[in-house]
Amino acid sequence: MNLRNIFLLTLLLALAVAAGPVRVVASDPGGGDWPMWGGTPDRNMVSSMKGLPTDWDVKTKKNVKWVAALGSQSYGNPTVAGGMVFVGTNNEAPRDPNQGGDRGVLMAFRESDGEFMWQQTHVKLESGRANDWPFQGVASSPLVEGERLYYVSNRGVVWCLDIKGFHDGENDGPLKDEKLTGPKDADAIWSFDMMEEVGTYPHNLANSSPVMWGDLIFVGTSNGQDESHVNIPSPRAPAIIAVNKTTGELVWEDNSVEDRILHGQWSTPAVGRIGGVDQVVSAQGDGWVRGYEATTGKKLWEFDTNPKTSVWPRTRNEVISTPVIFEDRVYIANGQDPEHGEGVGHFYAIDATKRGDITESGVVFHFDKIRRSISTAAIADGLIYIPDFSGFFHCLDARTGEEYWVHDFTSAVWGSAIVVDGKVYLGNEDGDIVVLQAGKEKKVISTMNMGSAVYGTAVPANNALFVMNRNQLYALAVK
Ligand SMILES: [Ca+2]
Ligand SMILES: [Ca+2]
Repeated sequence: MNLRNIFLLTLLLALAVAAGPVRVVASDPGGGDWPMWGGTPDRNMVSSMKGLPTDWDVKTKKNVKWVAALGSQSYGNPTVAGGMVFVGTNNEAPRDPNQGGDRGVLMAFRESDGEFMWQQTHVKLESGRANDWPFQGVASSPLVEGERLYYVSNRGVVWCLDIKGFHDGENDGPLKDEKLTGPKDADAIWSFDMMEEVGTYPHNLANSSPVMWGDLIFVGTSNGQDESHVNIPSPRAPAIIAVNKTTGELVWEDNSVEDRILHGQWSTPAVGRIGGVDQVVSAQGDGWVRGYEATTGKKLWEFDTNPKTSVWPRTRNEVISTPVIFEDRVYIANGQDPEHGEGVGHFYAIDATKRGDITESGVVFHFDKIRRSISTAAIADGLIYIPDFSGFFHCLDARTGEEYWVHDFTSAVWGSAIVVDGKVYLGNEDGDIVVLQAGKEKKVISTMNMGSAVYGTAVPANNALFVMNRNQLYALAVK
């Protein structure tokens, strides 16, 4: 089996917390950078950016600003910040002949022209496919704040890097013993090895996309089963950790899942102020979603996304998609590893101001006409846009869950929809990006093929749209 899915899930968040009280950032990061998965810590896939192209052609290069080569499989999602574009991939198009073989790679490109700037590579874990599946690469979408970048490697290590690498001629610390210090190499600040420090056993791949709140960085651990798909080697390891963004020191961890992991844990956390409390929301390997007080890790609530009569793996699902926080509610779909194929799914709006086991009390609505999904919701103008893995793209009322329309993509959807300036962009496994009109009436505006499967999500930043297929990163802009 194969886990590319993992990657998509990863999202990042960012937040503009300067000095003073922590403030919630609006879902829309504005017309500038896209510094994390989802653009903002609440992970809602929306942007008010104007003037993005609704048609392009990768063959004739119409509205193609630049294209950069990636490895052979790329499952993360790009992050755009500080004049750079950062993306995870594998090492099947090696940039440095001295760093060959199967590796996970984080690549940095110049935003203006796609010039390769630097990379950090990671050889595969010696323990092999159980923890680090061959050729899956880096599936975490980086988080950038200022000149610092955070991501999770294929080895389950949380990294903090200098976004300038060694281009600036300076080796930033505390970590200063890098072996590779050329102008195309990464400058590490600190690292936190989750397998060593908190005993995690990532199932197939560590993939979480970091999110930040105040001084804390939150990541999911991907702790899961071993290859037997029965044993859980590390039932005491956390599902989520918080580390200090400056030092990389562990601040808190939680293991409410214990030994009830159905498979792996590949969701990525979101953060927002809910009912006046700053919460981290994390979907975990038992199919439950949990909310924590961000600064302390105190568990506030938990919600089972599966009917009590469901049975793994036929009807009970794990949660791979990222929770979205919007107006005191958490929106999330459940599903399974794409290798498990299609099946029944569930989508919820959860009232996250409730406390304790809120499986019953927290249901705002339950939409059960969705199939298994690994996608993250986009919420704009009272409407929810959520695709499922079977390729059905649903538009729901954000208040009631009533379905306004569904569109059949006739191809699996791994990525998430993004709403930009009244249009909705969504890619599929056939390699198509479909642009639809946002709204209660279904209207397809255009369909463009990217030449190979699109597993990620289109990312808007600085008047361009960044789209990955399996092995290339495109910057699209109206010429
Ligand atoms: Ca540096
Ligand atoms: Ca350094």
